[in-house]
Amino acid sequence: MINVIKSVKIGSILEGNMPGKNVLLIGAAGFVGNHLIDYILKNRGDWRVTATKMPAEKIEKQVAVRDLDITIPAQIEALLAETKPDYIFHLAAQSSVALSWKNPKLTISINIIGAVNLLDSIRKLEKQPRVLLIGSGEEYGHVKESEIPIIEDNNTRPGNIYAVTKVCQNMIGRLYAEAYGLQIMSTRSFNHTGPNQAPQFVVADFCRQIADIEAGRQEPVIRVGNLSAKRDFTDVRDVVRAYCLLMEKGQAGETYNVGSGYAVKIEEILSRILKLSKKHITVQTDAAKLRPVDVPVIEADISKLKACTGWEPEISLDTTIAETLEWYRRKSRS
Ligand code: A2R
Repeated sequence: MINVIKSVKIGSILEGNMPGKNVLLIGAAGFVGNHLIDYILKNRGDWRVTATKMPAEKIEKQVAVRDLDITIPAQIEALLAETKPDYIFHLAAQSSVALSWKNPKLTISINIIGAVNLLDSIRKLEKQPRVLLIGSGEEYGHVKESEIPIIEDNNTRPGNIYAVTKVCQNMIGRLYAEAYGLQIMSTRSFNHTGPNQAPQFVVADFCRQIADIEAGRQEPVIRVGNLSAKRDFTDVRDVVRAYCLLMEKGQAGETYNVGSGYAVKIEEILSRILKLSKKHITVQTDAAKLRPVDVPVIEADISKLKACTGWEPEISLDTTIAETLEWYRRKSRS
């Protein structure tokens, strides 16, 4: 894609006043980053995107790509000097709850120290960008039934190391916004899913198994964990649209829940996925997938996000499920 800029005065380019926005997506090679790039390319024609990835990763899209490890401050400073961002989406993370138990130090180093490295580098800039830190609904942790749907001011009682690191990122972001006047907003994003999601997440896991069964790679038995929990699912393409709106309209120092506002039983999701297959498939509980479910229902209150941005989820759960299954079927055939 070629960006053609019409009638721009040379003086304004030299002063860095080009129309549009310089946009930095940090940690963009992952699940959400790929969808965010697609959404921006389609819907924000005047955003000039630089996307960062780890050296071993690939981003094959029409954006500038740079390697960046957020645990190395000098790399962040060089990138900020080069790109002069107006907007920064901070997606980079060690995002696996399971790995956070196995390697807490790594998780803390990427999710907390990495975020501080970024914010400290931003603090030194002359021109302050707007920054969106991506957090997680996991931050609320052990939610009481009386607290459903969960508002942003709810207590956070994180139940795993990953969640602890995201609570820290959120607190540091808020403190930096207050103390240094930085334009930092944070999300608490609930379960999001869609095409291209890794199979350690429940919808993707079910879809991958069905695709493998249909392709004859797995016996016609789907292995599942606890089906009784209710969780709040949003299509990742709705989520990245919310992120762009928050970048444009969010208030510095504030945290916004991003979710559908509606909890669905995992059992219901399984039955909707099974209906999409012509195969006769048996459901079997796999002890390895069972996690103690001490939080039966997690549902976000999304009124703050709606009031701030006008955002509403647009993609139905049925569409998300169907398109994720189709994505895994294509992957299974290739
Ligand atoms: O772990 P890798 O090699 O797949 O790379 C991940 C990258 N990342 C880093 N980037 C810069 N410096 C680091 N030290 C570093 N360590 C990891 O962040 C990956 O490409 C990206 C995160 O993408 P995913 O793991 O696919 O997460 P997803 O689902 O895109 O979630 C985006 C954000 C994360 O902050 C999550 O914690 C939150 O939304 O739910």
